[in-house]
Amino acid sequence: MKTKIILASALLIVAGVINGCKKSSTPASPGTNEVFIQNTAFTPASITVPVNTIVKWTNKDAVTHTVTSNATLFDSGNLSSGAAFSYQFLTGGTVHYHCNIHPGMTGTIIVQ
Ligand SMILES: [Cu+2]
Repeated sequence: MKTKIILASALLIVAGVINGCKKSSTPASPGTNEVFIQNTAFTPASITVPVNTIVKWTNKDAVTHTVTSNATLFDSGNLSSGAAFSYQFLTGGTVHYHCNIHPGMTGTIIVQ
């Protein structure tokens, strides 16, 4: 009797761990200070961050993109599927950026 209860508890713990892994491995939406490159668009297209924030872009598409500021502040170069790029914004202001491969892709970081 005691053995059965222990076995059932162990199974529940294993099931919980498997579920936890599934949830954390494929986040559906970007976290704070994070931009997803998804469906040939930057999501969110505009974010507001404090000075000194590191913003991270991750390419969720199957095709290559770039994260390139309109002024010459930063340029990720080619980001293949799954690749990420980070940049720290050290001064306040509004920074517009785009993808060099798909000129219709644009985004904005507002640094305060
Ligand atoms: Cu692109």
